Amino acid sequence: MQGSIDIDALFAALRKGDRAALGRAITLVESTRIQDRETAQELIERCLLHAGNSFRLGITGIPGVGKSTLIDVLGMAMIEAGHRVAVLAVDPSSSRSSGSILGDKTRMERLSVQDAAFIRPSPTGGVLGGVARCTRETIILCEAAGYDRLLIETVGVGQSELEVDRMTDLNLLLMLAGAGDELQGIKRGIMESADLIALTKAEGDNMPRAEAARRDLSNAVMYLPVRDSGRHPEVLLTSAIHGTGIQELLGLLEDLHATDMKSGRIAERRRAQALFWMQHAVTTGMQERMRTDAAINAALPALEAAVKSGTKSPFKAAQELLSLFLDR
Ligand SMILES: Nc1nc2c(ncn2[C@@H]2O[C@H](COP(=O)(O)OP(=O)(O)OP(=O)(O)O)[C@@H](O)[C@H]2O)c(=O)[nH]1
Ligand SMILES: [Mg+2]
Repeated sequence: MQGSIDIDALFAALRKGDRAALGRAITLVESTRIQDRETAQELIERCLLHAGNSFRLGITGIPGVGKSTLIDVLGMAMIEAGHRVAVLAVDPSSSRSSGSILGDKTRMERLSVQDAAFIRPSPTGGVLGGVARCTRETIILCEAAGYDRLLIETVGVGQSELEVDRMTDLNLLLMLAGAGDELQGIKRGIMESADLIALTKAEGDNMPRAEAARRDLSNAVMYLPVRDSGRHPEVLLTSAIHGTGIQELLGLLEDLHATDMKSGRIAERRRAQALFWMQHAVTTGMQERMRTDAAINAALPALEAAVKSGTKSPFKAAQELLSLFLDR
């Protein structure tokens, strides 16, 4: 990022839906430089007044389940219905290689050439305040730029679903029939953040297995705790390659979203999410300050040695560290 950014010009261009400006704004939000953080914060504050008017949909599932391919057809259907679609990829571990980012673009080959679509891969490398903060701010920027359908793709590795569940209005979980992940999903709690489940690649020879998996899963979800919506997830069959089940999926998603908008559930959910992220930012901010505090770092080796040798209790040592930080 340049040293001085014309924030008025950037904001104005972004509000007009200028994609290059949106790209620059996201790069600013992803920057690890302290001075960029302040500019980014100011931009976000301005954008907040124009944000919120969208459907934030999380799309999750194990690598290779077909998330990007489904997003391509789902996104196209949304554009045909008159929407503007932004696709964000989230990988909280930032472990994704540049190879799979390229893979994403090629998997979304129709969507990626649409004027009404914007695709942004996950930030790579470290980001101040974490990937979650970045994604939340990127959501705000996309909304202020006029995107009203946000598709947030995340790799299903347990932790990431929970983070994404705190950013989205609804979550779509993709699963493979016969991959043995029906039960794994329940065990790992992944299904607990799903509002809707689609069994992907339901086509051809795979159909009987997909039908059977649909029955099993439909029964299994009844044993999950209900979502904050009071619903259990429905299970659908889709094939992104054959284009089957896509309209049904889209129809159901839009219905659920409209229902939840009307009932106030989404407003309530977003309020709770905003409070969660405020608390989260305070906690992580405090931890970061303590981790880099000179007095704490000076006192730490002796206290650690005392705790290890058993001459001081861990709680007493913690108390002393906190006092060093707070009582001055
Ligand atoms: N037969 C069939 N193959 C599909 C379908 N959807 C996706 N695939 C294939 O499955 C593979 C993985 O698809 P992706 O869309 O990249 O999967 P993903 O979940 O985004 O994968 P990651 O981004 O790596 O987590 C690709 O080879 C796709 O062509 C489908 O409906 N039918
Ligand atoms: Mg993908």
